[in-house]
Amino acid sequence: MLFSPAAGVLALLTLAGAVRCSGSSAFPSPGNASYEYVVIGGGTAGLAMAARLAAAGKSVAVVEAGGWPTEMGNLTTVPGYAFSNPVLAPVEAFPSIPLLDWELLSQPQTGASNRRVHYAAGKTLGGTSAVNTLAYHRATKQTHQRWASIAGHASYTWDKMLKFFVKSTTLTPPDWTKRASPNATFTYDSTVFCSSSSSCGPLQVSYSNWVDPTSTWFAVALKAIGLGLSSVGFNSGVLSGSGAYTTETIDPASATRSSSQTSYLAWALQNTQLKVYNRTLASKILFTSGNKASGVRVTTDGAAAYTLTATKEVILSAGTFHSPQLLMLSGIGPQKLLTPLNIPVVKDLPGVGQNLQDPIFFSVQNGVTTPSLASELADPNRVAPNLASYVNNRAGPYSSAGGYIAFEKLPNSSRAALSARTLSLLATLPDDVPEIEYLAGSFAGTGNGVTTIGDLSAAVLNPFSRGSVTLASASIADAPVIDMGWLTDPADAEVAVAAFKRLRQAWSAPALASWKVGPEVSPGAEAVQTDEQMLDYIRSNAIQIWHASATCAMGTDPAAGAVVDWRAKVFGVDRLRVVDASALPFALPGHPQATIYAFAEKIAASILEGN
Ligand SMILES: Cc1cc2nc3c(=O)[nH]c(=O)nc-3n(C[C@H](O)[C@H](O)[C@H](O)COP(=O)(O)OP(=O)(O)OC[C@H]3O[C@@H](n4cnc5c(N)ncnc54)[C@H](O)[C@@H]3O)c2cc1C
Ligand SMILES: *[C@@H]1O[C@H](CO)[C@@H](O)[C@H](O)[C@H]1NC(C)=O
Ligand SMILES: *[C@@H]1O[C@H](CO)[C@@H](O)[C@H](O)[C@H]1NC(C)=O
Ligand SMILES: *[C@@H]1O[C@H](CO)[C@@H](O)[C@H](O)[C@H]1NC(C)=O
Ligand SMILES: *[C@@H]1O[C@H](CO)[C@@H](O)[C@H](O)[C@H]1NC(C)=O
Ligand SMILES: CC(=O)N[C@H]1CO[C@H](CO)[C@@H](O)[C@@H]1O
Repeated sequence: MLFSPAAGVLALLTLAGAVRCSGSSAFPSPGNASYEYVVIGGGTAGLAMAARLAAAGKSVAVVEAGGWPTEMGNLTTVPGYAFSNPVLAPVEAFPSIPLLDWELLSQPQTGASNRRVHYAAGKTLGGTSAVNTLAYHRATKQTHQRWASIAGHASYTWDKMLKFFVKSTTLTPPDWTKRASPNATFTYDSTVFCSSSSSCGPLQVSYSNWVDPTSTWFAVALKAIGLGLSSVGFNSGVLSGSGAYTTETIDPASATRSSSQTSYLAWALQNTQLKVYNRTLASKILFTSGNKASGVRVTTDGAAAYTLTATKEVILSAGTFHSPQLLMLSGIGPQKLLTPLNIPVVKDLPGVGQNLQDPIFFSVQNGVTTPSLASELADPNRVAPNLASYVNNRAGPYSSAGGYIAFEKLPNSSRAALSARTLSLLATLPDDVPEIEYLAGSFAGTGNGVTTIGDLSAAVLNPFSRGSVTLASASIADAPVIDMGWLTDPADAEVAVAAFKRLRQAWSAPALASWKVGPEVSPGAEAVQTDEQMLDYIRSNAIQIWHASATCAMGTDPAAGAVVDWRAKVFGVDRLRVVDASALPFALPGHPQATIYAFAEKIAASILEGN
């Protein structure tokens, strides 16, 4: 049974502990203040945490370095702009968008042609949920079993976590009239979303109000290599072996992005006493004797520093790159890295900033005859009708963020080429965990019958390569030093080459003959033939799929690299938790935001239960 978003919002209103008094401000002026909970980072996890704690009547402050995403006009709100947002440029010479982005630049990637790449990270309320590409789906059942084993706690199993996925979201069914594409219908599983208005959450999950015609052909291509359309979609704990039009974090009422800011924060500002310090940078977590976190040192708009005291806990939700940075700046991390920088060691915790896992992806491209999201947005003749459709009807390309994806474990025919070492590493992953994700994409065409450059990508989902986040200095003014470690483990290179061959298999499906135009555009059938040439191409062209995680990994043994325990509490100190992508124990298969919201819901509930 399905419920309208409006019903969900009503339910949330009844959850509110206290309605905000008129006259009270959610935006305190800079200066010392005291709260029960101080959340560092008003991003994906941070705003979900803060909203839930504030809804229960706790006194809560959120510290966010950025401002509001609407300072960039409609760039973050219009779904059709998600893929053309210049913040996504993964190159050394990237455009500066300081109102939205931390402007992080990686170390040269020794396994990837020594390239330095820009790694986008949202610096705004909403964090990276304000700049991501909106795909919403969950991990697999055995991924959660694996998480439970590593965390040493059964509360991470699928059955136990499902209620938090449900609690964070409201699903709206596809609008088949607006989608208007009879060859792109599907069935899905509504039982894994809220089933009564009181169980719905603020994050809006829906399907694009437009179907990218090019993606319908990629569905055909992927079916030809064994990945037919799923009958339930990707929210029920099964990924491998099929494809699906993804659910997306789009509010269907307005056809705009649903981020942690437009969902959790907007609601909390209306209904709770939550205090928001925007444009406020946290520089250090403070400790009292006995290694108890007592507050956070911050500055607003670069003015004089002040202290936000936390009488109960500090929650660190600054993301994969900045959470380990702040821990280390505060004296929690590998002693051998802190001591040379003259940072007094509060707790020698060797795993902080280590264990970074960053899936990469790469593509094979060919000209095709169908229009696509990219061709529609690039064609000046299409702007007026598409804008009219968006403004008048919340439909058309601007309402869409694309979204056909598929998952698999490499078939036996591909595994034959893998080394014994690679096969044994892959065998450590549970049976239902996919190794590869395929993503349908597009670029504007070149004319002469080439309406679109079709782009089919493969992502290597479970990297065995490890990267790190370290410090350049003892100051928050210096960006964290980021090495993703791309393709430094030979297993990842082997899996990537096998995936590349699968891309070509999909492209060569006979059923695509009437759709393809001309020869392979990139990398080119002549230029790249041998395994060695494929790997060279991948090393020179692969980029991040933007899912770096696990730099403050959850686990049971700090000596073995664990940073937080199953309650997300940092080992060796008190009153400090890390709740964000950094605390994930390993790279999740596919896109992580659904799980990050659910994780925040879980830890918020745990705090409210006194754990
Ligand atoms: C370009 C891109 C596309 C993506 N696409 C998808 C997708 O389609 N689907 C999906 O599931 N996932 C996607 N992801 C990944 C997903 O969005 C992120 O993993 C997730 O949003 C991270 O959430 P978080 O809470 O860990 O961090 P964030 O949401 O990044 O939040 C961290 C917050 O902390 C703030 N902060 C950091 N340091 C400080 C400080 N010192 N003081 C104060 N504030 C600070 C930041 O400004 C930010 O607001 C994408 C990511 C990117 C970059
Ligand atoms: C703010 O708190 C700090 C201690 O955290 C203290 O040193 C400082 O004097 C306080 N400032 C004011 C203006 O009270
Ligand atoms: C976004 O804003 C720009 C600048 O105001 C405007 O030209 C454009 O039409 C808007 N796009 C949509 C889809 O509304
Ligand atoms: C599906 O329908 C759309 C819209 O009519 C069309 O452009 C596209 O080519 C069709 N896809 C396939 C695989 O036939
Ligand atoms: C792949 O190989 C394994 C091990 O040899 C075998 O158990 C399995 O049935 C094979 N799968 C397929 C789809 O042939
Ligand atoms: C310091 C700062 O810029 N604070 C702003 C936070 O957001 C609110 C609402 O937009 C503003 O009123 C504050 O000025």
